[in-house]
Parts: sequence; structure tokens; C-alpha cells
Amino acid sequence: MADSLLTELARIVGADHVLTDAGSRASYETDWTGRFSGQARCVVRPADTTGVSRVVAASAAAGACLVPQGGNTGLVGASVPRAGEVVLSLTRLDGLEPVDTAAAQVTAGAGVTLAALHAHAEAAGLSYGVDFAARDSATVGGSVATNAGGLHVVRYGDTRAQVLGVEAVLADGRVVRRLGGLPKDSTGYDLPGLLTGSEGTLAVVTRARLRLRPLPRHRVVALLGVGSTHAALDVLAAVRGLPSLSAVEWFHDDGLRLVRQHSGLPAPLPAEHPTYVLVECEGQEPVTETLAGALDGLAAVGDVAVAEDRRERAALWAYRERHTEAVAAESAASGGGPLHKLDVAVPLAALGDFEAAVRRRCADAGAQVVLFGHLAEGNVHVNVLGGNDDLDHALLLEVAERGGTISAEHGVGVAKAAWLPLVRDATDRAAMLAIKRSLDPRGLLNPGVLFAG
Ligand code: 2HG
Ligand code: ZN
Repeated sequence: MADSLLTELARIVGADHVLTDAGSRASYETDWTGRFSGQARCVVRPADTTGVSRVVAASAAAGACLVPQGGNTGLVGASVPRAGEVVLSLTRLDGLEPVDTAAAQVTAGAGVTLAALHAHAEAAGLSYGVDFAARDSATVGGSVATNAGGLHVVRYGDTRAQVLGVEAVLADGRVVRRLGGLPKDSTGYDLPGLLTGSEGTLAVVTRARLRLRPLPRHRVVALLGVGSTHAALDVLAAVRGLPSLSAVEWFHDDGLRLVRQHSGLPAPLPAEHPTYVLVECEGQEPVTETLAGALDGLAAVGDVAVAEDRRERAALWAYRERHTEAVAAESAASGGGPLHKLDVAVPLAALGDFEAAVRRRCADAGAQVVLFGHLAEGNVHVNVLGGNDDLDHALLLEVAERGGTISAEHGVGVAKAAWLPLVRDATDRAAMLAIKRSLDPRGLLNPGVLFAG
């Protein structure tokens, strides 16, 4: 049967950029984890904002639902189709405007990868404050849509803290544009702030005006072996006040074992430890002495490796950054059922107790769990090999009971939509739904994401 929407989309973007056959659609239809997947009516790849606007308008006229997609590195099922939606790929919107060095800002297209954004900023002597392991594929649009956090929130804040403006296509195809980048502007509602973290449910982000920072001239990374999460928190307390502090990450011996097994990396420290903390400092002046001073005499620290040189720093970061791929490889190799990834955060005062409860529940369920994440924010990546929804429910209850959040930086997506009531009460959800309904009254944008059913 002829699909007149496909004909119309091909007229807008060119037939080469409307993917209809199963083979060319496949990589857009399954997410990075392989856990979320569905069939798309087609994948459409406009080249610019006008193209996105026309695609959205044509889809709306046909009553077709859209799933916006960037680098498809999301982990909550928000960027893949679920029931025959049109996948709107933004990867061709990869334009980077010249860096405004006086304002320390840049405007980037939704399809620019984080790696390309970093390189562009660095070439102008500046840096972008958000970074994470999926940088080579993850895009500006996707990171704005999820309000991605990453490795340096302790210093620079999350993506929302970098977003000075956005350009976005509304559900009917009209374009809202706020890219002026004025640091002071108190005229009305903060639409860029609202669209940041809206997971493609309110509008399609096409460009973002982003804050940049001075490029640090000095960096140091220390990997510390400690006895427990409580000891890791002692390290955090000791470094928290350093103005140069740019990351405090943590993982455990079980995660390190998987990383080494799947990457072949050597042991990072002479001895093995139950828990590891990675601390990074950066600044315009040398930072190594300051970090050493803060750690000096700290009883919690068993062993330490320090790196200043770029290559050696990357070598230490690899033990933390390669957890995601190592856990995925282990899950695939063990064939022990689906990998459930819960990105949560709890108040630091509850972290040790939360960790114990998670380990207990997973052991009782006969599931293997690997915990790692961003210690400074109490952001735990709970990776359950052979997980299931009942166990997710029990674990997310443990989070909520401690005043935590069910999504710290990956978004709610479809993965956590059913659990939104755990952390957002009825009034709060009604206010969010009112916003959704006023901007997308027909529910065409990313249905099933954020709000279940
Ligand atoms: C990270 O911090 C990412 O490495 C991925 O947020 C976390 O794989 C995960 O669970
Ligand atoms: Zn993370």
C-alpha cells in the first residue's frame, strides 16, 4: 500500500534520506543496550532546521508520531521507536558556528557529537563543561534532551547549566528560536531550561547556544584504592573544597575485574582494593600539589596512582569509563538474561546504606550487580545482569525511600515511566502533563516516554 507520508517526506528531504527497508532502518530501531527496540514506519534525516520543521509539520498533518533521535546512545529507550513511529534522526544537523571567545559561547547543531564540540571549543582555547564516555557518538541534541550529567557535574553542573538558549521545532512544525545567549535575560518563562531534559516530548531541539569555560592548562588524575564506599566518602569530603576539583568517580573490585577481563588492561595499582575513587583536578595553575595536600595523611587511602600527562590520565580514566562496555560484554557472554540499567542518585548520607540494600536485594534475586558512578552527586549506575521488572521495582523503592531520584542523568524514557509516581507526586505530574498537553496536544512527540500509557 502506498504511504503518502513517505512520499511527502521524500519530497522534503530527498528519497535517500527516508529509510524504509528493514536493513537500513535497523541501527535506528534498537538502542545501545539492545533492550529497547521497535519497528519504525521510516527513518527520516533532514539536513537543517527548515527540513526538521517541514518533516514535523508533514507528520503532524498525517497524524504520525515522531521519535527524535541523536546518536542513539541513550539507555532508557527514549530514542527508538515502539509502535511504528517515524524516527526523526538529527545527525545531519552537525553545524558548528564560530566560537564567540569574548562571550565564551558557541551555537551547535543538534547532531554535533560531544567529541566534535570539545575539539571545536579547544581549538578556540575554551572547553565545554559536559563530558562522558559516549562522547564520540552522543550528540548535543540528545544531551540537551536528557539533561545529560556526566563526569564534571561537581565542577560545571549538568547540561542545563551550560544551555543559554535553544532553537526547537514545536509539535506543529513552528520554530521557536532563542539563541541570543544573553547571560542576563529575565523576559518570561525559561523555555530553553524547560526543553532541556524534556526527552523529545515537548519539541525537537535543533540547535543549542552553549556556555564554554576557560581551557584548563593543568590537569591531574589520581586513582585511589580504598576499603569501602564509606572510605570513598572520606576522600570526597577531603577534596570537596578544592576549587580545582573537576571529577570524583567511584567503582568497585567486581567492576574493575570485568573491565580488565574484557579490555586486557593491567592492574591499576600494586594491590587490590574493595573500592576505587578517581579524583580529577584542573586549573590554570598547577594542581597536583594542591590535590596531594588534600589527600595527605588521609587514613582512608590504601594506594594511589597519579597521572598528569594526557595519555596517562586517559589510561586511569579508562578503568572507570570502560565499565559500560565491560558490563555489556559480560552480559552478552553470560547469556544470563537482560541487562537492566538503573541510573539513580541518593543523598550522600544514605549512599552506604543504599548500596548495602541493593546488594542484598540482588543477591536474594540471584542477580549479579555492578555498581559504579559519579560519587560527588551520589549518582549510582546500578547495572543488574539478569535483571527483571520486579527487582527494578524493589531497587527503585529503596531509592525513593531515601529521598533519591529514579533518574539522575539518563532520563526517564520508557524504562522508568511506570515509576515516575515514586518521585513526582500527583500535583507535580499534573503540572508536567499540563505543559505536555499545551505544547503537544495530540501527543505526537515521543509517546510513551516520561508518562506511562
Ligand atoms: C557512565 O557514567 C554512563 O559511564 C553510563 O552514564 C552508565 O552504563 C551505565 O550504566
Ligand atoms: Zn554516568
